[in-house]
Amino acid sequence: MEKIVDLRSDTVTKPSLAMREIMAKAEVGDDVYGEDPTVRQLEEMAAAIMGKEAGLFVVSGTMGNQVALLAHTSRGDEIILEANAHIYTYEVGALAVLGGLLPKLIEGNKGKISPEQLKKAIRPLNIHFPQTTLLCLENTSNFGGGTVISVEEMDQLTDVAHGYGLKVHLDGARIFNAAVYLGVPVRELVKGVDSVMFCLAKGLGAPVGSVLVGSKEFIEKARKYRKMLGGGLRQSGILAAAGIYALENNIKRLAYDHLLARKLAEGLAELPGLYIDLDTVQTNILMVDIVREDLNSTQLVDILKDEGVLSSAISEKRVRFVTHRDVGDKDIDYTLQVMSKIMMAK
Ligand code: TLP
Repeated sequence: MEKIVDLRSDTVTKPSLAMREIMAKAEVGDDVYGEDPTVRQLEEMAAAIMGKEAGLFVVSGTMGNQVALLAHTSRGDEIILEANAHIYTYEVGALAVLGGLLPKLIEGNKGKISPEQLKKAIRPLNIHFPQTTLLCLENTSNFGGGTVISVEEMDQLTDVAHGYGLKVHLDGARIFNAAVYLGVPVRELVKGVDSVMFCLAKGLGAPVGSVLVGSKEFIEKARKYRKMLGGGLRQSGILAAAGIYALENNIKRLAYDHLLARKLAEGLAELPGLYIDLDTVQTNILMVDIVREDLNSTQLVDILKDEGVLSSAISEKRVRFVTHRDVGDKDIDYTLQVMSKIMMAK
């Protein structure tokens, strides 16, 4: 098989030559001693972009989210999440294992919860109840299909949460996709949240890394938890350099990823046996439902793989495709051609 179009995730991107050259030349030091100038530069840059006081470089989105939870909460607290939130569904139960936290889940609409739902989910003071202390939002929503929460919706939710004394953490793994979609500066979108985790190793194309931002006090706490989890790195400026490069050069390209996802979605929507809610195709993630009795998602993923197209089975009938900087227009044409052959067969 010569051709591989990898649409499993935007995490599969490989660092470009230019990015590797910057990494090779990065000035480094021991970051546990606070002596890596490149890590410090990335953390300051990330904080400035997000309009927060301080930043913390972490190895993954999962680590960033989990140290945020630890720094915001105490054991036994209840935290509110949308039912499909990555923090709840895809982080190995860390919120319970590491944080001793109870998740309170709200069934949202395409990854979004409403202010009314939020109000109802917050526990009143009562000796029998755990205390609700944190709201977690996810923008874009991965399992919602890359859907975006607008500035107004973010503001409404953070206002309600703060009104009840809750902190707000944003899983902003793909927050730049949301900002590009909305055409707003990212700091505007995150102005109401207390902390943001965003990923450098997804659409932005870095090989490793995420950044957590928030107040100075919060980040100092998070830094300690990062160390506890084994995330105190040494000459990590090599990795941070890739992150700086990604922030300086790779945000613009996300608009093109969105265009490709749209093209793929519109093409697939024409085929028999598939259903796509085109309203949800806002950024670079595409969820496709198989509406045929004789085909399930694992079978479709296998058939596609034999043709050189990689995708992910999300549930029995749902397949996910994600566009990113290592796929182009021709790859989407090829994917549409292969999908058409499969779905027209029989
Ligand atoms: N998402 C990955 C998989 O884990 C599903 C992907 O391929 O989409 N928050 C959100 C919203 C995410 O989508 C992810 C990763 C994370 C957090 C965790 O980031 P990493 O993988 O760096 O730990």
